[in-house]
Amino acid sequence: MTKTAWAWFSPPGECQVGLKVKDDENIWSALEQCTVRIVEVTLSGGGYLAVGDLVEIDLSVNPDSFGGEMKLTALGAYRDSIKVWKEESKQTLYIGNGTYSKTWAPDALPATLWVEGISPTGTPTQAKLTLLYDPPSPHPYLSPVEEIYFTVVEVASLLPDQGTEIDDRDGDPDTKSFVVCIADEGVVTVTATPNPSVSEENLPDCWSLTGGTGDSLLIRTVDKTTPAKTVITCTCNTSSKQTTIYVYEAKLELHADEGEWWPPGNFWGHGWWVLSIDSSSRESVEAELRKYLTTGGWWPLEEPKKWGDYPGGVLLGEQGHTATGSKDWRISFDSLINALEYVKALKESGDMFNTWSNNCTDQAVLVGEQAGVETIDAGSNPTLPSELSDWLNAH
Ligand SMILES: [Ca+2]
Ligand SMILES: [Ca+2]
Repeated sequence: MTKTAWAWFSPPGECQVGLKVKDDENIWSALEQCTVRIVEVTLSGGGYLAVGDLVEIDLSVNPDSFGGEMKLTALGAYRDSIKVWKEESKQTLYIGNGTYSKTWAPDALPATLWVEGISPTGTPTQAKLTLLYDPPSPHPYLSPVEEIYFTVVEVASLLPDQGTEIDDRDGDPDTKSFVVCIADEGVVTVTATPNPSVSEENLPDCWSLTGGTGDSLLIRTVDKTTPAKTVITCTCNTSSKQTTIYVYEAKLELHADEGEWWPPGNFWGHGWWVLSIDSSSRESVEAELRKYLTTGGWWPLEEPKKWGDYPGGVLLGEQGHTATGSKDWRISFDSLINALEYVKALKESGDMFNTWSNNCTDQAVLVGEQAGVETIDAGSNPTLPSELSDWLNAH
């Protein structure tokens, strides 16, 4: 037996489907036929958007005359990452705040709606919208479901591949500062990371990266051979990170004027230090330590006439001595801060200057040790400027 079916389609819309059967004697049965309604649903406009972005989506149903209802639904683990608004001005919320679907009569389906990125989706394509035509019974329908996906992106981080983070004291976790020691060659590479991880070509249009060298949307470099302050900013609508790189050159200098230690008071020598950082990086040192970025020395606050104790003080600036021995070292930022904190504490200590055991040369040596530089042993008494002068000339 042969069975033959006919359908006359001119979708979308209403059409006829027919069936007739030829038996073993080649005789056709009567034609049975029924009406099928084909409804075309479209939904478009998904993709990659930023937290805070508002993008238009397009909806349609054709024909819209068969009754039933249209249902727009948010699905997926990250459906709370988007909201759907009636208007660009965000007056009427259709999906969001715990509501995940909205229905319309087909002839009342809006042609456009607006989707807002609320929070990052955990992985790409995890927020989904579907548009379903739910037909009235009893007609047989072909009722497609259309779906679009949204990946909502934010700036997760903007970090260098090296350097030491310093407290920028602005109370803002989206801004960070790093110090990197000057070097003979090389660069610091600063990388912006989107959340979720998406390729550069899929970043939302509003994604921008500025500062440093390069034109990539995810990577910039900073030259390490010259002291400089470089500010790199990554912005994606409402999310933003800013990273400041200080390529610094910090130095310790020790100086000594050998003087003559006998007879006491005839001609006292002097040992002193200089702590410095390049001018671009000066602001990376916290304000209360910056004033010690200069020449400093440990002094008796009255003229010592003989060996013994005198009120002591740190004097900043020109020391009034001509060095007979000098040496300088490039030091790390941490070492610079250690030494500056030591000098500040010494200045505030109220300690006595002692010509024998706590004199200017002792303190110059100790400031050096705080900066990570070993010279002569301050443990011997007296520690003489001539001894330091000799060492500085010999090394
Ligand atoms: Ca900050
Ligand atoms: Ca000593």
